[in-house]
Amino acid sequence: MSDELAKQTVLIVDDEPINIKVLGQALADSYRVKTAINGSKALNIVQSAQPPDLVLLDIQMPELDGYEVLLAMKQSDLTKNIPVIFITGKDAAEDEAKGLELGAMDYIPKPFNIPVVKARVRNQLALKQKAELLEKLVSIDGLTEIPNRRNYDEKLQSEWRRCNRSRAPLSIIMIDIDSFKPYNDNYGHSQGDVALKKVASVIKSKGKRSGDLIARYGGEEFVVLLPETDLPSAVEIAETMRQAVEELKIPHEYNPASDHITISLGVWSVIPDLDTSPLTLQKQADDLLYKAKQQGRNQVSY
Ligand code: GH3
Ligand code: MG
Ligand code: MG
Ligand code: MG
Repeated sequence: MSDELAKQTVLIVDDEPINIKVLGQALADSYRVKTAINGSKALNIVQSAQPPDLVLLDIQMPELDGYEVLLAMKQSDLTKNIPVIFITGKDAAEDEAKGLELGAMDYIPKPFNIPVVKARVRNQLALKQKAELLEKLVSIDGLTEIPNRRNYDEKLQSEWRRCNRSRAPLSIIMIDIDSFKPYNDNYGHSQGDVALKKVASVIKSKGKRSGDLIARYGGEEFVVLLPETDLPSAVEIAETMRQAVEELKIPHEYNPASDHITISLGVWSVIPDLDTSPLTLQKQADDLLYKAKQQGRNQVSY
């Protein structure tokens, strides 16, 4: 069954049941197949919680035609990157040009040839997998496997605007491992890497909501972005993180603040104002982190 789960899903959209049947039979060995007999059913499936990896889309259908389905898919961030291959009786060059200009990845005229359809589907799915891998590589930190700085910078900009619109507080926690240079110097850099991964993992486990972003900010520093969270709630989360790291009990003889690895945290919260740069939020949290260090480390400052 795990094979079945790992299979990519192809959605076949055609108003002719015979086309759905033939294409479905051709693809069922290699893919999970979903079908829709009109444009609005197709949109329901692509917008669902389990969207397909690729759509084979007829153009001529009553009501919503294939061009309109593709246009609707391009309107939403959730569906705009799902590859679409038109498979259609419209075989004029201008129809094909229109389909490709709207963003279809490929265009197959009817009557179709099964091996050609299979090869084109396979090629587009391979491209999609590569694109997803690249997306992951540019946004996830390789060592700790949590989101990286670039991912955080983008999310900060978008959450700043979103919380401004909803007049909701946006909170941030800046985190820095205490006395990590002496840790590396005494236990070795590779053991330092192991500790860094453990700290990242335990911090991540203390995120509460799906909208929270916990990222590696750089070196031995982490940042937590908490949309729609006020200062007291953010401080509570920060304190949970501080305790969880201390409870890892990673021995650190050279940490003046404890016998174990500990972190210091700075927490700040604001209702975003579009005349102010989100970097002010960052700066405030950084200053508070510095204060936590000054006051003896292994503590939350806010
Ligand atoms: P403080 O309590 O003031 O934060 O002291 P510190 O020693 O942690 O501060 P400092 O910024 O001087 O040292 C950070 C250290 O983190 C230095 C660097 O070698 C280490 N570090 C940064 N990135 C990595 C990494 O990817 N792996 C390992 N092992 N160490 C790292
Ligand atoms: Mg049709
Ligand atoms: Mg540091
Ligand atoms: Mg440090």
